[in-house]
Amino acid sequence: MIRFLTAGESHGKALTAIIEGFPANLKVDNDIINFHLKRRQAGYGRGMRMKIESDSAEILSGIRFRKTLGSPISLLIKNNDWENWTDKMSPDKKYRVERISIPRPGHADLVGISKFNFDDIRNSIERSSARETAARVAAGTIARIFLEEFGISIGSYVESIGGIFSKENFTEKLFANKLPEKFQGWDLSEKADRSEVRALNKSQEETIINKIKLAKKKGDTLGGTFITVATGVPVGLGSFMHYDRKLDAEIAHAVMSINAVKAVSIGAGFESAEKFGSESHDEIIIKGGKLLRKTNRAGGIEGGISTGLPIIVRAAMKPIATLMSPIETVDLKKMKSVLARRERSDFVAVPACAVISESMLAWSLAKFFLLKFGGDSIEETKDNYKSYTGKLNQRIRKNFRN
Ligand code: EPS
Repeated sequence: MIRFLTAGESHGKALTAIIEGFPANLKVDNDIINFHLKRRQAGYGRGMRMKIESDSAEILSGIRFRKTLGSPISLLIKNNDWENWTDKMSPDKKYRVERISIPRPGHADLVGISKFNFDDIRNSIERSSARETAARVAAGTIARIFLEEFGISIGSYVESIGGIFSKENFTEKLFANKLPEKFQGWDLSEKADRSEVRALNKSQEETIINKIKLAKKKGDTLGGTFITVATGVPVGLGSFMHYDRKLDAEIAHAVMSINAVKAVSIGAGFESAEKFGSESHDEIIIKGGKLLRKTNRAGGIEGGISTGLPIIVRAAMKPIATLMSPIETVDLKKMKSVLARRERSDFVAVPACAVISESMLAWSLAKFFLLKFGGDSIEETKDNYKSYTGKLNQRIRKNFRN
């Protein structure tokens, strides 16, 4: 079972990730990790911090001559901003700075000090910051590199920001299973990355940017929805046998864990709750001897198991909690109503959130892929994969012949 652990505070010295469980001999090129780290930093509406940081990962262990050793992989991503925070975030000095006592509504500030018995909201802010997702993208990229060995491709796009959706509804195409024959998940990201808000459509991009400008002018923030897609996933990842083996549950957990994400659905999700069963399920057909589905409203998962069709995940990110025109809260020092603290932050981070979601989806898929196929070396995993996928159709036929 693969696992990873990240460490690091937003304005501490660095972020680190320890990644364990990938088979030996997987080719890993650090430039690919850095490529995705850069993608995570982009997007119209980010704050000043992204001008300070230029994320790149240093590999500390687990990889030799660009190949995994099977040992824990550890990565380090420096925080450039640390230089400006050495006093405020020092691990050893006794130095005390002014304590923060005004929690921002919607942030982890108040729950954090309540739970951990902190006397300074800064202690809540640091680890709850979405800065940590840089380490997740690095870890998730190893999973993505692994999945690519098996033709699994992952991409994403922003569906809406501040309620601005595209007139052309691309999710309808995904659910209708009407995609070009050679369509790959990454095709979506390739297109979305050309847009500052990661939209697939130019006119939508313009309207979104105008809405973000309005939010900035008002000292406000915005959230949005995004779609993450994986193609090439074989039939049979996940299981209905146990609650914690269901692939949809695993993915929902992974994507929901991204900071500020408040909703996750698979396939037509909430929409299907309003429809008849006959309009919701994917009819099974036989074409050229192959069992296929006419549509993909299930988003590539039935009974917690992958169907072989693209996995389609939709998620919603709430607006960033730090507001330049703040809303009401309480100063814990004076126990009096005040307006929340202003603090440097982003106005919109939905484009980055979609990139992070690619990594989280990659992680979940790699976890369930290795649970099914195992292997201590990539060669062994490939043998196991080929043996299963190669015999799948033949087995179904044989089992039902009589
Ligand atoms: C964040 C606040 C901002 C964001 C940060 C998440 O940072 P700062 O307080 O330093 O201005 O830019 O995101 C990142 C640093 C990042 O790498 O994504 C927050 O409060 O969650």
